[in-house]
Amino acid sequence: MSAVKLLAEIADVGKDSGRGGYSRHVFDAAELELRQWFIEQAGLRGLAVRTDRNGNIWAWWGRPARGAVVTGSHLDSVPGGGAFDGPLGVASALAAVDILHARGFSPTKPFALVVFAEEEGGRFGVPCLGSRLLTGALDPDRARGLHDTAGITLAEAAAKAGRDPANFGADPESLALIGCFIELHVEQGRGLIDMDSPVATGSSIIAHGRYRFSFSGQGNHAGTTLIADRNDPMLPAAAVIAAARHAAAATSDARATVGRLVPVPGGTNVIASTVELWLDARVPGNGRTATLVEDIAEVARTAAAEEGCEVTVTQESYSDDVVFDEVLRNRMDQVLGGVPALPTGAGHDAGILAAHVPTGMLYVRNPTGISHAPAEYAEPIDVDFGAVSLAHVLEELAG
Ligand code: HGY
Ligand code: MN
Ligand code: MN
Repeated sequence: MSAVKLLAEIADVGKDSGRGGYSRHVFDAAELELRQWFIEQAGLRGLAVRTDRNGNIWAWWGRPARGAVVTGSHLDSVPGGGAFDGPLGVASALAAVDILHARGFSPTKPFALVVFAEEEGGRFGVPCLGSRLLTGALDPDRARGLHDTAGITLAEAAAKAGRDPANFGADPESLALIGCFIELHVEQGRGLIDMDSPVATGSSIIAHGRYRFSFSGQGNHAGTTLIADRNDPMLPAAAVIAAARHAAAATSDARATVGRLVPVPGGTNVIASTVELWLDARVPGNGRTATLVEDIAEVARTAAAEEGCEVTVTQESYSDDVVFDEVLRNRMDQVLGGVPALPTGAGHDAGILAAHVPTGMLYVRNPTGISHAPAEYAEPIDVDFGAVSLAHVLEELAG
C-alpha cells in the first residue's frame, strides 16, 4: 500500500476542531488509536510487534538480533500540528516494506520498524521522550513525574494505557540491537523547494533547548488596583517574549520562541498571580544556546525586580548539535544518485540515537515549507518518491 494511502487511513484521527490541524499526544485517545493502527499494519505485513519498556513500538521483519537496520519515526504531534510530521516517516516505512516484499527482497540483516513515543513532548513537555528514555538520556523518575496541563502524570497516563511506568528507563538491550537507524521525515522548511529536489539526506541538527520561566507576583483586582500598587507577572513575561526575539535576531542563525504562556488564574478582570512561559531556544554551536538563554534570563530577572515580582528559570530539555554519520549519509547518497544534504533546526529521535548508533535522515519536500501547523504538506508524488527512496536505502543497508 502506498504511503499516501496509509496516511489517508489515519487522516481523521486526532483532528483538532478548536485549534486546527491535529492534536495527538502520547497515551491520549488519538495516539492510542494510531498505535493500534500501526500494530495492525505491521501485523498485516508479517512483522513481529512488541512495545518496549518505554512505550516505543518495534515491528521486526524476522528475529530480533544485533546489527539491525531500523527505520521509523513518531505518530504524536504538536498541539494543532500538521498531518506529516512523524506519520510520514511511519507510513513510508510501512510502504517501503511493501515495496521490498513486492521485489521479493528478504533482508540478510535483522530489520525493524520503530515508532518512538512522544517525540514532540506535546503532552509532558520533554521532546523525544521515548528515545531519551531508551538511551538513558532521561531519568525515569523525572519522566514518571512529568505532568500534563490537567495535572496527570506520565506514570498515571502510562498505567491507564496499560503500560507499567515502573519499567521506564534505559534499555541497553533494545539499543544494542540497532545497527543503524534511518528516519524519513517531511522537510520542515523550504530547502527542497529552493533546490528543486523531492528528497534530501540530513546532514545535521542544531542544538536546542526548552526553558520554563515562572513569574510570581500579586493577584489582584484589575479595576481597583492602581498601577503603582501592582506586582503584575505579566509585565516581566512580556519583556521576555520581546527579549527572546531581539536576542535571537542579534545572534547569527539563532531562533528563540515563546509559543506557550499560562497566566494563573487567567481572568479578564484579574491581575495574574503567576505566569509561566516556555522558551524554545536553538543556536548552532554547542554552548551558544545557553549564552542566548542567559541573556534572556537576565532580562527576565531585571524586569521581574522592577515589577516587584519573582522569577525562576528551569531548563526542561537540551540537545547539543548533531552531525549525522558521514559514512551512512554517503551510502544513502550513492543509492539515491546524489541528492542534497540538508541541515535542520528541527529535533528528531534520529538526533537522540545519533549519539549511540550510525543514524541518517531522509527528508521529503514540503511545498509550503511550513510545519507544526495545519499548512504542513507533501505532494503525493513526493510522498511516493520518498517511500521508494527509503526502500532503496533499506535494500542497500539490509540486503
Ligand atoms: O521541535 C522540534 O524540533 C521537533 O519537531 N520535535
Ligand atoms: Mn515536530
Ligand atoms: Mn517530527
